[in-house]
Amino acid sequence: MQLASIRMLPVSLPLKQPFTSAHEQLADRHVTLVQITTTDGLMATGELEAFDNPGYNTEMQASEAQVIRGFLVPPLKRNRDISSLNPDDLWPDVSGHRMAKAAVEMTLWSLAAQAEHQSLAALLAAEAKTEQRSEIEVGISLGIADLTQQLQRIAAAQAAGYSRIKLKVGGVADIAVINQIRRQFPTIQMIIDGNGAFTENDAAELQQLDALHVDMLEQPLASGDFAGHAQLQRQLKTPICLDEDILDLKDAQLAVLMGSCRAINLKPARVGGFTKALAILDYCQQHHIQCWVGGMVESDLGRYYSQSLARLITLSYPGDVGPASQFFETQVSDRVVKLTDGKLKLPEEAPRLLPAYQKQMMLQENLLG
Ligand code: OSB
Ligand code: MG
Repeated sequence: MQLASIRMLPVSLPLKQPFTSAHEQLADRHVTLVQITTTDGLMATGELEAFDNPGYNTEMQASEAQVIRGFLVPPLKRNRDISSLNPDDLWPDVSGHRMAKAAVEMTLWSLAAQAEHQSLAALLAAEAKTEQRSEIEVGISLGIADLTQQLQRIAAAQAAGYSRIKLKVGGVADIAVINQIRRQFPTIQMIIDGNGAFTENDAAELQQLDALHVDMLEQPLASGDFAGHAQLQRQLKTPICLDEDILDLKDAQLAVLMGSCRAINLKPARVGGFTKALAILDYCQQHHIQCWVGGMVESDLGRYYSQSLARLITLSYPGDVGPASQFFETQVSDRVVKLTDGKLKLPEEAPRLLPAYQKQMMLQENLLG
């Protein structure tokens, strides 16, 4: 696969309503679209998923766009013949910056799938030596809100066909709200996501969740607290699911060794792309850690990548991979996904940017010169 061009286009997407987590209140999503073409006429577009500020993790739109231009593109310019999709082979001299690597790596995967006349999901399944599905069950992540609003949102999500809800919480005060919600929706599959808002002193309050039969408690403690999560997991029946903490296969190995979690929210952007995500998935399967695919409030285009991964039968727990229309009024690509009868039906083809965005993209500099 011989590369011909790489272009980057920053876009701003207003949310229908602000999305509130313990990290921030997100009202406008800024992402950078990364488009790569090959000498034989293939084209794929990916998305840089970092946020504007270093709340979720240390990476940001501004810094990671800089890393792509300054450090990820130059090696590809020197060697345009891509034979490996492993970030360790593509960028042996770049440490960290996983979201920057993922934006390029996942786009290269989409090109590789096109070159082999396969869907991205089929290529991922072949690489993971497993099967894939064309329809998947999905969950929805609901930002922090008061009880009345949350009850309305949950009823709407259930009516729309979501199989599982995830409720963001900002601290122990919200556990009472979760209690009330559980009374109204006694059987719905539920995850509680703390985004690091709790401390080890909250263990007794968090134990209340055990009686509510929630599927998982996601990232209750601050990022990096593997020991704290291990101690908390010993005090809880509810499985802990790590998100922010798992940047690398080594983090998954540490979590297993310490007993810090029983599940992992696998976001390919957070771990540096598909090659890394599949390695983590493989390790977790061997160690009975449940993985499912998370979301980054991506555009419809970014969702193509996470939805393709979620098609693996080994990732069947409903992910945060519903239609991007849950967040945004407008699309950047021609991708059409529909949630009907509780299943998300997914097109096989790689999405194309809508003409207005493609026109803007062509005005950007070809970083390969
Ligand atoms: O913790 O999973 C998270 C959004 C932004 C930052 C962190 C998280 C989230 C979500 C959104 O929960 C999930 C989605 O994109 O549907
Ligand atoms: Mg999370």
